[in-house]
Amino acid sequence: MWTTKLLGALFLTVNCLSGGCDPGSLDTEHNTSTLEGTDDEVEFAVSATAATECDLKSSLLVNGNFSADLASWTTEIHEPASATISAVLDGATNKVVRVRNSKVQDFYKVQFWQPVTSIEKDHCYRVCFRAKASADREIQVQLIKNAAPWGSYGLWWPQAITSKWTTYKTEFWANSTASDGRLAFAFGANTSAAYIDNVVLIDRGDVDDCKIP
Ligand SMILES: [Ca+2]
Repeated sequence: MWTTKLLGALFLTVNCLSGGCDPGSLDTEHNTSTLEGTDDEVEFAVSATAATECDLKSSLLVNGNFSADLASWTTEIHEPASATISAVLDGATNKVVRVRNSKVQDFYKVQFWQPVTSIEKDHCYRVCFRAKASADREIQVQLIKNAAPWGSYGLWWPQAITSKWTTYKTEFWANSTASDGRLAFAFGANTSAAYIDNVVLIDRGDVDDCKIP
């Protein structure tokens, strides 16, 4: 067990230095076929691989692995409707979000999001997610005020994604204390289908080593 943990940690470190992690090292839903699709599976997989990096159990978000489809998430497609946002199966049992968008438009006009109700100014936050797309494209990830004027609470993260499942990770300082945040993934600026899984938001607190890109 300890050997597995140490090798997993080393593998993770090596593969995440550039900001993009090897999907195998952080894939919490495919390394554990015997327990796949259960709560136990996520717990076991995280302890064996990425315990301190992108732990779903430490996340401020609910249903970040979409095991309950889109529960706790809000989808937003502006008129005229040009997109679908759905929970779909990836493999036999793993649920992910699929976004299909037929029109290049403002990025925010196709998005899904979850409220974030406890943001502390000058705390370091870590965001992780897995993603792939039907072709190379960019998506936008934001932590913003969940009402007009939609100001940033510290995260504006355009991320290029590819056709290979990859885990992405970044950290940022919250610029406000707020209870009305929104963590949003936006897709309107590109028409390649995108898939998202394992969304994690961790409050690291007032630390000295916030890994700002
Ligand atoms: Ca999932």
